[in-house]
Amino acid sequence: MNLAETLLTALKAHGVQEIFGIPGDFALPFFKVIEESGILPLYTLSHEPGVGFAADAAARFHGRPSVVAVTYGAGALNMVNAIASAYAEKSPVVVISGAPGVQESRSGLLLHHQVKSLESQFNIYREITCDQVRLDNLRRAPEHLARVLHNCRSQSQPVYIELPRDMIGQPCQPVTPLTSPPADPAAISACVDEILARLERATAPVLLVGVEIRRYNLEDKVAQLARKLGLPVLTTFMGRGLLAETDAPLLGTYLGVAGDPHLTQLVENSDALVLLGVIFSDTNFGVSENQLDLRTSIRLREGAVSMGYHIYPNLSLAGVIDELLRRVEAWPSHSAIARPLYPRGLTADEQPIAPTDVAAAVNDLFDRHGRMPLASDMGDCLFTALDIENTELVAPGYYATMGFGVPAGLGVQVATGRRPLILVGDGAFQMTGWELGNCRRYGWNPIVLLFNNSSWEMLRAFQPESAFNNLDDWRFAEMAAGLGGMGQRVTTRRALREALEQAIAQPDRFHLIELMLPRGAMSNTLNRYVAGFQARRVRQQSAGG
Ligand code: S1T
Ligand code: MG
Repeated sequence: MNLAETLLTALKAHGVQEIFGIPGDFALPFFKVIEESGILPLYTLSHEPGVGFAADAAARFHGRPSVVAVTYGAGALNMVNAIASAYAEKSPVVVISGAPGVQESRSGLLLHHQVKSLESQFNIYREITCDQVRLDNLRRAPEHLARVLHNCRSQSQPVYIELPRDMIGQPCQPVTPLTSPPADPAAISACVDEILARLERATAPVLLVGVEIRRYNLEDKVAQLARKLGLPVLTTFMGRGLLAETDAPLLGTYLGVAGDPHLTQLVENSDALVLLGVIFSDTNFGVSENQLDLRTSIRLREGAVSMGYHIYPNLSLAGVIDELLRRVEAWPSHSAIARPLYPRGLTADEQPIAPTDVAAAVNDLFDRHGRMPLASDMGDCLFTALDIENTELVAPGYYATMGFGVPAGLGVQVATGRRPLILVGDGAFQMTGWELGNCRRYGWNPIVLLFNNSSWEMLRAFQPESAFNNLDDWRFAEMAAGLGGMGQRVTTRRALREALEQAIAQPDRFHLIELMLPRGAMSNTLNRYVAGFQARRVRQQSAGG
C-alpha cells in the first residue's frame, strides 16, 4: 500500500466511517486516492468551517473519530475555529491537511498558502489538537499514525496530520493500532470502595452527567448504574440530550438559577453529588445559585476520579463504571422530585410565535411522528431547545461558537442516516446556513427552524443599548428554492404547526421554516440565564469593592 492507502485503512480500523472535506492543490493527490480507493466515503461542502463542524457533529454521534480533509493554509487555517470548538467540547476529529511536498519545501521560495513559515500551520494546530504528526518519514509513519489515532480516541479530542503531497504515493507499511494499558484492578477496587461508602452514607445523592459519557460510549451503562444505585439523574447544560435513548431515571438539565428551581435545589443541596464525565465550564456551572460543595462531590472523568481530597489517577471511566455495575445490586431508590413537564399542546391560532411556542410545536411534532436528532446553533435557539423533550442533541454548549448548527445537522444526517431537526438563529444562519445548498446532491433533507428576530438577540440581552445588534431581515425562506429546498416564512402559531407537518410530509428535500420573532422576544431559559449572569456579576463587583 502507499501512504494514502495506509492512512485511509488505519482511519477505518479506528472506527472512522466518513470524510468531510474541501480539496486544494496541496490536497488533490490525497483526495484522488480517497475517491478512487473507496475505502471511506467523501462528502464535500462549501466552506471549511462547515466541514469542520460537520465532522465534529458526526464524531459526537458516532462516539468515535470522524475525519476532515483540507488543503494547506487557506483551507486548514479557515477551519481553526471549528477545530478549536471540537477541542473544547472533547470531540474526536481527525484533521488531515495537504501540505507542500518535502522537495518543494526546500526550494527556498515562499510557497502559496504559506504564512510566516512552513512550520506556522503545524504550530497553530498544536494549540487546538491533542497530538500532531507530519508524515515526512515513511519508515516511522505507521508508528506515528498509531500513536496519533490512539490519542484521538483515548482523549476524545482532535488530532492533526500534515500530509506532504509528494509522499502520498510512496510505499508504506500498515498501521498496527495501539491499545490502552490495563488499569490497575486494585486501584479501581479501592476507588469503588470509597465511592460506595460515600453513597451509602449520603441522604441525598444525585447523579449529574456530562458529555464524556457519550464520547466514551457509556450512556447505556450509566443508565443501568443510575437505576441500580437508585439515583436521580440530571444532565449538565453541555450534556443536554444525553441518555435520551435510554430508560435512565432522568429528571432534566441542571441550569442553576436559569433552570427549574426544584432541580437546582436537588443538585446544589446534595450531600453526594456524583459528577460523571462533566466538564467544569462556566456554561455548566456559571449560574449556580449556591456554590457547589466539591468536598462532598464525587468527580469521575476519563483518566481520574477525585472525591473530597482524594485523587485516583490513571483510571478509565469505563473501568470504574464496570466495577460499580459489578458490585451494586438494586439499591433503594432515593426519593426524587417529579420530572418537570415540557410545553406541549400548542394552540394553533393566529397569535404571533414566541420561543416557547416553538418548543411546544416541536414536542407535539415528536409526539405525532417520533423524535428527530437535534443540531442547534448558539443563540436563543439553544436555550429554546431546553424546553424540547430530551432528545439526542449536538450543540456548542461550552465553546459557544455560531455557525455550528446547519453543518452539524448535515454531519448528524451522515452519521445516523436519520433526518435531523436543525435550530439556528438568523445571525448564525448568515454564517454557514448556505451549506444547505449541498443537500440535494447527497439527498439530505433536514428540517431547519430559523429563528428570525433580525437581531443578535443574545447580545442585546446583555447590552440592550447597542444598535449594532440590529440586523436586517434577509427574507431567508425565499432563498430556499434556489438552494434546492422548500422555504416557508411563518408568523403565526397555526402557520408554524402547518409548516412542520408539511415538512414531515415532504421528505424529498430540506425544509427551511423561517420563524418571524419580534425583536426582544426571548425564551424563558435565556431570560433567567441572563438575569443569573448579571446578578452574579453584580455580586462579584460588590465583593470586589
Ligand atoms: N461570532 C461567532 C463565530 N460566535 C459567537 N458566539 C459570537 C460571534 C458572539 C455571539 C454570541 S450570541 C451572538 C453573537 C454574535 C448573536 C447570535 O445571533 P443569532 O444567531 O441571530 O441568535 P439570537 O438572535 O437568538 O441571539 C455568543 C454569546 O458569544
Ligand atoms: Mg437573531
